Amino acid sequence: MAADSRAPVTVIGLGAMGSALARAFLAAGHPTTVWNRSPNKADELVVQGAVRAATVADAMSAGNLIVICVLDYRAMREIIDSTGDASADRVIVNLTSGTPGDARATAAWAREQGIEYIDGAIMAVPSMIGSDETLIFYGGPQEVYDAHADTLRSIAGAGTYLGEEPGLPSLYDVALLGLMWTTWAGFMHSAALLASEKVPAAAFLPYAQAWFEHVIAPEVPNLANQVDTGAYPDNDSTLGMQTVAIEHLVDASRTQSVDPALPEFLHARAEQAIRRGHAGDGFGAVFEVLRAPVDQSQ
Ligand code: FVH
Repeated sequence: MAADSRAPVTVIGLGAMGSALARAFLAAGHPTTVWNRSPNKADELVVQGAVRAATVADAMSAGNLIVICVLDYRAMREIIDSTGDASADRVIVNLTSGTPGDARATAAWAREQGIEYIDGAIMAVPSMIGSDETLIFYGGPQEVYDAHADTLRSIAGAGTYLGEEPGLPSLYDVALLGLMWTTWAGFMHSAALLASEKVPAAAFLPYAQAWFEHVIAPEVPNLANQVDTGAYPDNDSTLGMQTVAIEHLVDASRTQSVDPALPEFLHARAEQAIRRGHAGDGFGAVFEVLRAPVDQSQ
């Protein structure tokens, strides 16, 4: 059964993100207890109605649901370890960022401590916390998530439960961040090429935006389908042909004195895919190299 929407919550860690989480719980009417290693970070929240716990053990005792968001998993484990028995039977929702391995190890550790554990990954900056559109991924025991889903909607309306596997939220997190950084890096490399001839990014921008809208984004569902089916039809433009064009990009980067590392990486992976027999396939065949850099069949 879902918990009362005004269920008490404890927030541990009051950095930029933890403070935003605590503010959102308070704004939604949840009695909110807070603790932070540097106690002064609780001052403003106390003015807004939060209760400052004197010790982290007191914070753990204030209610059943503990939301923790600190620098890293090591800090998270140290904090909870320091509370001894006070953490047993508590529900910990860990919104600290890390790797899938961190999350799985921490879930196993939590089980040994008698803690009910949900791992989460916040896909937002602090100013976005509390909005209906804000996305947080969760993973862990379904019944534990369901019991607290209403309360967790106070920090992110678009909370998404990914299943029992606790490493999945972090995996989705790094996958989305990787998509963001590599896409931005591609734009920056293009901008650097243009800048080598003193073309301002603003002059290139309309073409880049139209390219994103009409060429790059519409192809992503096709690529997803190719990944899932393991078939990479060429769509009039084989990987063999595209690899020659990528080589032009490498050469142009070098002659324009722009860092060629990004297209060199791409060129090397495309050539690897061709060596594995994908010359007549489409660009999507690069997936086969990225997911298995070492060819097991050789
Ligand atoms: N801020 C953001 O935009 C991102 C968005 C996506 C998710 N991240 C992750 O959230 C975690 C916390 O990030 P943050 O922005 O709140 O970070 P800081 O403002 O630097 O606050 C860090 C808090 O961690 C406490 N802390 C650090 N080490 C320890 C420790 N050994 N023992 C106890 N607490 C520790 C620190 O305490 P204090 O320095 O104030 O005493 C802060 O409360 C993070 O995983 C992001 O990747 C945020």
